[in-house]
Amino acid sequence: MKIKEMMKFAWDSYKQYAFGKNELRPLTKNGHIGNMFGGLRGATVVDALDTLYIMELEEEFQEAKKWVEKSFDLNVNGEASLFEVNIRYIGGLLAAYYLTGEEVFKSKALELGEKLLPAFNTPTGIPRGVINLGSGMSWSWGWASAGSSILAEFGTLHLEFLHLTELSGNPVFAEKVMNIRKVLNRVEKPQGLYPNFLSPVTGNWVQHHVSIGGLGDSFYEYLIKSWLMSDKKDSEAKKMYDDALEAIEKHLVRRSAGGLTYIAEWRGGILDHKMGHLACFSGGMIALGAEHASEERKQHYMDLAAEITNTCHESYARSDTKLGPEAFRFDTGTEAMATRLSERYYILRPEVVESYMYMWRLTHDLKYRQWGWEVVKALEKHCRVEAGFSGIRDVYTTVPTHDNMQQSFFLAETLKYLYLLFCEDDVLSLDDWVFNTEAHPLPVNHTNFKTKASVQ
Ligand code: DMJ
Repeated sequence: MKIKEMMKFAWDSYKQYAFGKNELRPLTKNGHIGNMFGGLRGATVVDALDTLYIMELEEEFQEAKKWVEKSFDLNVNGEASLFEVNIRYIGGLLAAYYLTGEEVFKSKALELGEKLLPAFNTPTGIPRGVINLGSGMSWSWGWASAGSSILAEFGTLHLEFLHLTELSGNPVFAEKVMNIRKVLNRVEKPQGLYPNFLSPVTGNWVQHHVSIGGLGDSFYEYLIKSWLMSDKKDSEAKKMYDDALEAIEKHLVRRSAGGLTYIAEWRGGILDHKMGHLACFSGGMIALGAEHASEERKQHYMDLAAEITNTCHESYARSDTKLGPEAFRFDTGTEAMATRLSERYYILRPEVVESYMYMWRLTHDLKYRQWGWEVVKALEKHCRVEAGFSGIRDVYTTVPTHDNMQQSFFLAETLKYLYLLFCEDDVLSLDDWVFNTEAHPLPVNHTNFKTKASVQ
């Protein structure tokens, strides 16, 4: 299958030029380390493990596993993003463990999980965004408003942390995330909405910016997925999701003059008619939740999910490359296109194909496969270079303007969701698995979490 070939090419290129570094720079043919992971290496290895396994790229999976066994060093010093380490490394290791039953993935996930705990030592227990994995010192992002913590960061730990408690028998991980939920339930929500910045000291919102895109996004995703992962027992999470979605629909969802439904951003009551690529995951999320909504809401939410996914497809269809921009707007006569130079780039992000995958699985409408295939062709044409895949700086020109970066989430998510879009529904069935926000599959707790290997 074509997508398996793309994965092999992305992996082989990374292995040849950047093995053990965090990402591949495909134009200069070298590795990139960056400063998101606090000295940890091999982000692409850990992010790619489960995709290699699922695609039955056995030799490549063994190479990746060997690297984790022999070279993955957790004794590092440096500033890491709690969120990124959790979704990519802990999520990747947990998924690899549940798929294969190999102990090495479990022990590394637990060891790394322990190193994240000091970030929660704040007056409210809301973790700070940055942690030194060596010293345990933690602080807030310099750019985040007045020392605040970010909704999409502290709200995207729940799935992984429940698994850490399950696998270690240590309740501390679950306690930390249940406490986050308690703080969120206590604080007053303006119009029922959750702003993006919260003080870890007072537990109050720091400013009223609400977004289903960057800074907010995966918090909402983890509410519905927490409920699904609990085998539909965690009714508190379901209620939080239902209430949040109702408020989002009322205050943020709008329809353009041309008939496109989109989710705007909210700044203290004023709408910014802009949708980020990141917000395009919400088509899939709303469809996933719709399945379990009351009879009269079900069709309504399926329609909303389909409309948002259609709008995101339009943002791709209206560009020259058939790839979508980082953000698109609905103002001054523009619809579903970037209006600022700084928003025209595409960095191999997955959210649009993620929604195609969920919509396909939940409706079997062939158009989602057709749309996915358009993306495959566009990636091949505009992002594939001699030594891997690269993001592009401008989706509105077909003259290549590569950014020289093969993001690890391209292997973890974009290629995995594309692959699943063309697979039978029983490959990682949505009844048995939930995907963390980096597309790492975690098992649903039907009785007790078991590895796939131990079930067979
Ligand atoms: C990924 O790391 C995750 O999907 C995250 O939720 C958002 N950003 C990137 C992909 O765009």
